[in-house]
Amino acid sequence: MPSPIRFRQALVRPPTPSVVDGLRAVDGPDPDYARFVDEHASYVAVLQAAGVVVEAMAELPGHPDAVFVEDAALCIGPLAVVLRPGAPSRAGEADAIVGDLEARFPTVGRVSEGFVDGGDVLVTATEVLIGLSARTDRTGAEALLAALAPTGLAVRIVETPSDVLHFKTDCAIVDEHTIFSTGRLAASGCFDGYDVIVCPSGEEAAANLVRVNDVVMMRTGFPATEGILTKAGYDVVTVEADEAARVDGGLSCMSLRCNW
Ligand code: CIR
Repeated sequence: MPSPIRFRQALVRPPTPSVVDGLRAVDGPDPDYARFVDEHASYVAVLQAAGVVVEAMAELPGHPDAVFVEDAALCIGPLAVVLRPGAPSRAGEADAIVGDLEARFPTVGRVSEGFVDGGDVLVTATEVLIGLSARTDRTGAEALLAALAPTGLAVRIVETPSDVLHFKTDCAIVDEHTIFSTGRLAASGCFDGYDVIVCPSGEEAAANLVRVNDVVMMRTGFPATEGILTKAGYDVVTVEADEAARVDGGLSCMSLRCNW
């Protein structure tokens, strides 16, 4: 069974100046490109310090959201699956990542109908949850389910709360049995059977965190969340991601954690 928290490698895509044109659900100020670059470098450094070999793929200046590389593919052990991002402006990111995956993974599958963003896919030790959302539809979810057959993992298609961009905007795995989740998502019952740590109310923007090897990486500026996770015994590392947040990006979406 592939581990959902231990990774040898990660793929990232460096931000380019076009990131200021990234999609956002609510109009707001553009990210500052220079600060985005600094935050991205800090993010990569946390992955490296956690023992991950980070490989940077080519920049894609024609795709403002390409830095959010998790949405274009799903990697589980030796299998990579090219997804079909649901925003029209992001469709080309899927074709762009095929060669990178084929150069590294023994098996590369592809979702070829419907739409699925990687941000809607949560991999646990026993199953894969695919959250239907404005970016991920049932046709795409079922195509991904079929593409995941070689993993032997169970797949469950669930709902993302309305007004939440991606399923993992609101949750993350923190160990093999434990999910960190907002109250609004946990209330759907989709994590029944897991241990659930509920994100403190008002800190929902911290829910998209990343467990990688021995570390839980979360955004700076969310003291209640940091306190809960630290008290629960996790080795918490904080990283600034305010510029990514201006274009609805979080921590999980800026890398593909892998074991190829
Ligand atoms: C988008 O709206 O697609 C990007 N601006 C942000 C994507 C964030 N991805 C993620 O949370 N998985």
